[in-house]
Amino acid sequence: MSATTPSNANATPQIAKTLCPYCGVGCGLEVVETGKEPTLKFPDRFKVRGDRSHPSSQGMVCVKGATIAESIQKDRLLHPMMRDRLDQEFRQVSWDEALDAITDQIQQVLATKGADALCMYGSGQFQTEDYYIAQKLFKGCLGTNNFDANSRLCMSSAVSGYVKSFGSDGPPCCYEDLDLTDCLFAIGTNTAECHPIIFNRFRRHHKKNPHVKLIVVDPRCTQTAEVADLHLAIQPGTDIDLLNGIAHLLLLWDKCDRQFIDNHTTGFAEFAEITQLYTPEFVSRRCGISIEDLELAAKYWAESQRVLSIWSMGVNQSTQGTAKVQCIINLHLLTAQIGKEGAGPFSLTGQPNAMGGREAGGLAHLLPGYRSVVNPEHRAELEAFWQLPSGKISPQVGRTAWDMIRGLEANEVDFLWIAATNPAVSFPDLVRTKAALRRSPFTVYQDAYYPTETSAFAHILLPATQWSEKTGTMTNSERCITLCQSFQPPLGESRADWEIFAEVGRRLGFTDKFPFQNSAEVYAEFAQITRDRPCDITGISHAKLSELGVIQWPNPDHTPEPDRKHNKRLYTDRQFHTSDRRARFGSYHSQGVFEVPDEQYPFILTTGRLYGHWHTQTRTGRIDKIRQMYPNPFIEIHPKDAAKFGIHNGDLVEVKSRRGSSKFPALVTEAIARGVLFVPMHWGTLWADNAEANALTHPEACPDSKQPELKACAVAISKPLK
Ligand SMILES: Nc1nc2c(c(=O)[nH]1)N[C@H]1C(S)=C(S)[C@@H](COP(=O)(O)OP(=O)(O)OC[C@H]3O[C@@H](n4cnc5c(=O)[nH]c(N)nc54)[C@H](O)[C@@H]3O)O[C@H]1N2
Ligand SMILES: Nc1nc2c(c(=O)[nH]1)N[C@H]1C(S)=C(S)[C@@H](COP(=O)(O)OP(=O)(O)OC[C@H]3O[C@@H](n4cnc5c(=O)[nH]c(N)nc54)[C@H](O)[C@@H]3O)O[C@H]1N2
Ligand code: SF4
Ligand SMILES: [Mo]
Repeated sequence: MSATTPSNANATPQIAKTLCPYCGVGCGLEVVETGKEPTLKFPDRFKVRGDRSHPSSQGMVCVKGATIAESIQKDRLLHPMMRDRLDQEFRQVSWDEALDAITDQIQQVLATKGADALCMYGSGQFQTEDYYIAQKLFKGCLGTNNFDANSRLCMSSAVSGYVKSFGSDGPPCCYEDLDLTDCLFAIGTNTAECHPIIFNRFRRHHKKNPHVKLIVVDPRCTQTAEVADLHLAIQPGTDIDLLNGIAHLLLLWDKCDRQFIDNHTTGFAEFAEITQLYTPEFVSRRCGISIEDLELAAKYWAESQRVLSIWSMGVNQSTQGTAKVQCIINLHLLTAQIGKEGAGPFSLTGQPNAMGGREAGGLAHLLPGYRSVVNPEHRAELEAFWQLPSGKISPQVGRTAWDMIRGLEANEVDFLWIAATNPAVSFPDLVRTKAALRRSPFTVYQDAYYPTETSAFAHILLPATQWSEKTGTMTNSERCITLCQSFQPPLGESRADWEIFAEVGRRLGFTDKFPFQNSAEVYAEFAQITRDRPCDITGISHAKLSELGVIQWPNPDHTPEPDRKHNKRLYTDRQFHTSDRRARFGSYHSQGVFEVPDEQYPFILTTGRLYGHWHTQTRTGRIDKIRQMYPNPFIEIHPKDAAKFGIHNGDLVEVKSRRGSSKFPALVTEAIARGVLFVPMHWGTLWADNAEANALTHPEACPDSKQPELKACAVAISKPLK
């Protein structure tokens, strides 16, 4: 459909179909005119409603999607701005002046320190076209792989876990599996608050079918855990103990699928050996759960025809993130719960287009089309495709998110370009992060809003168009691609991210590499690069998406027409992407959390999300309804721990870690285990005084995925402050 055709002459005029720009569920939205004059509170002429024809959400939306229109026009960055030093005021400049300063700096850095001193830090809130052009500019034209994204803090353990177990990234399941499963194993995910439409979908099935089980593994009794048939409130960081413990019982009871293991996997013997240690007594002690509960979890796994696992940050954000993902997959390999309806290991993506970012190669070790920078054939394929000299793409893994901070500290980074993310709130160890950002000789920050906490650290601000003002594609957790149409003009002088990257490329002399007139042309080029790759989308284009609506990948251009739209499950033929086509068991012992509580810092602090807020509040903090839902930040503490310190509900307490301190009103609740504290990640310095979760966290990361352990650090709490 076209962006302007009304769907029905009698109904409210429909302006466009698009996707909710918040979470990885990827709910379809219809945009309709309000028919009212804009007011200060509702400055937009449109509102949104769920799109019933979208297969992923079937018309449902949560409070974030439903209120999106309210934030779009507030506090926008409208013009390029510049300053020489961080202690100066910004002055408005023309695009020419801003882009000249950027290209001058890039050229100067290339001439002095070389490409390794250039960095870009992007986001799962880019559209795929933005991601692709940034890869072509940095990894292709500039010859550095120093492009990383906030997905490093989010999905990179899932990516490396899938690659290690299956030989390729790519969540193999689909949302229909939520309607078909007999047992949902939800580990390290507060789905009810963070992927609510997925959760609602499963709950309908759960309520209707009494045999269907929900197991929730989370140290807190979240809204997800409240409705579980079995809640395993494990000690933070003991997931591998639990997963190996379940495997131990399945092996002991002979509930494994030996034929599948023999025909389609390798590494079983070593894995079976490792699980010997994880006896019920040992696991119960390590995890802090009863033997009965552990046995019940294993029983549900053993007796369910179809088991679907879902997970997100409680698993990924860990110093053993990759190992945890592989340990989840191990259970699916043991029981052949993969490649069939209602089953499989399903990583829920966080951001609306973190999946598209993976397809476009948007992390420091990746290249477009699920390729890797360390693979010489992959580099050669892209050099040929981009018509670059052989050897132009660096064989070195680029700087990951935290390596950029280290690079700034060591004076090795002279140019930092941050876009569509707010690291001055979302990075670990903010004291160190901010100090490093303050040292940066030249930081460009490209965002839709002003101010954000990160704008304080920028020399140049570039105004970006956002959702509603730019056209491009996004891929959700179940590999469904939706075209997000622009339906209103850019505000002020803002430009689409990909257009800004392409313009810088042209100004640097790579004129022939960035000839694109619109994002459809960008997508067409990107699609060709995916040919014969696991994420083949050669059959998809903006035109096809307009014609057919949502399309799921893989979708090669030779796909027969009836199957064009859906490719629901991967590995239905049980052929994996490894060299021998077999999946790999991963054998790991549990190491627990990196920072173990001690006398000085006796609590484990964990961090996470609330239903109404989105990350650093750039949008949701500007929506009255959501602000009223959560007037203050808080810290959850168990009543017995609170009593020991004389803390009552609402008392202000100071929390300290080895790196920093913050203050929060106490929320005394039995939803949290003794010895564990929880704070939401949403309150940066613009929204509260000194209530930053990440003033406390540490950057120690998984050795494979380089994803920091944002879910656990050791802290101390004070008696109530006056
Ligand atoms: N409302 C809302 N929804 C969102 C977002 C948002 O900001 N707001 N953000 C989106 C993004 S980008 C992401 S990544 C997802 C995140 O979605 P989730 O991962 O569901 O969210 P979190 O609250 O970060 O963490 C999930 C749970 O992990 C638990 N946890 C902590 N430590 C451990 C552990 O050691 N083991 C286990 N098993 N669990 C542990 C926490 O108690 C928490 O309940 O949400 C997406 N959806
Ligand atoms: N303690 C703790 N810290 C965490 C986490 C945690 O669980 N605990 N989770 C981590 C995870 S999983 C994530 S994903 C990160 C998220 O952290 P961030 O990425 O820092 O958070 P957001 O608030 O989503 O920032 C997105 C920014 O993009 C801007 N934006 C939106 N659309 C566009 C666009 O089209 N173009 C441009 N240029 N800008 C746009 C918005 O205005 C906003 O400023 O936080 C991480 N940090
Ligand atoms: S569940 Fe996610 S995608 Fe759907 S409306 Fe809510 S925030 Fe948007
Ligand atoms: Mo995320």
